[in-house]
Amino acid sequence: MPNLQSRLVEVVAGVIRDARGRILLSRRTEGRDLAGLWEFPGGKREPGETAEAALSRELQEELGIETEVGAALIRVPQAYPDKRLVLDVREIRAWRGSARGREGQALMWVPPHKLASYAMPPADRPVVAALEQADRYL
Ligand code: 9L3
Ligand code: MG
Repeated sequence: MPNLQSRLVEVVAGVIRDARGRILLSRRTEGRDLAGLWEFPGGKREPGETAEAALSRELQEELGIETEVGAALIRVPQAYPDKRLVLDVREIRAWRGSARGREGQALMWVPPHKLASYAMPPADRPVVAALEQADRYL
C-alpha cells in the first residue's frame, strides 16, 4: 500500500519543439534511478522556486538553452516505494541556444508520432498521451 506520509518530490519538465515540430527527449545517464530511459528534460524544483524558474534553471543546466516557459500541459502523480513524485509538465514557448547534453546525456529530437516507441519513466507516459490528444485536435 502506498505510504501517504512519504516524501513529496516536485519535478518540472518541458516539452521543447524544434522548427520541424520534433520534441526533445533526454536519456537518463548510468548510475542514477531510471538510467537509460528517455524523458522530457527537467528536474526537481527547489524550495522557494516557482515551477517556471525551476524549469528554466534545469534546462539551462542540462541543455544550455534559454527558455520561456509556457502553458501547463499535464500534472502526473507517481508513487515510488520511498517517495511520491509529481511531474509538472510545461510547454516551452520559445528557446534559444543550441541544445546539447551538458551532463553527458544523449539527446534525441523525436517526431511526435514516434514518442510512444521510446522507453520512458512511468510518469512520462501520460505526457505522450496528452501530446497525442492535444496534437490530434490542433
Ligand atoms: N523524472 C521523471 N520524468 C522526468 C523527469 C525530468 C524526472 N521527465 C523523475 C526521475 C527522478 C526524479 O524525477 O526519479 C527526479 O529527477 P532528476 O532530478 O533525477 O532528474
Ligand atoms: Mg534532471
